[in-house]
Amino acid sequence: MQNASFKVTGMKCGGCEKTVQSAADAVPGVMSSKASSQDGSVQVEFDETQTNLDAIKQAVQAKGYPLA
Ligand SMILES: [Cu+2]
Repeated sequence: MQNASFKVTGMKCGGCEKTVQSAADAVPGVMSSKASSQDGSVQVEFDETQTNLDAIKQAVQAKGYPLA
């Protein structure tokens, strides 16, 4: 299991946090995620044998939150 965080832009409220978290959680291998609109950061816990940070970043970006 691996724990990592990355920065995104454009999150403004709790709804954005939920959208980002569900995008991250939908990636196979992601165990949990926590997004903070205040920090513009996303923390993810994932199984590194199933996915990688780049794939998770791309899934979030695809929902309209550009990487910072
Ligand atoms: Cu929002």
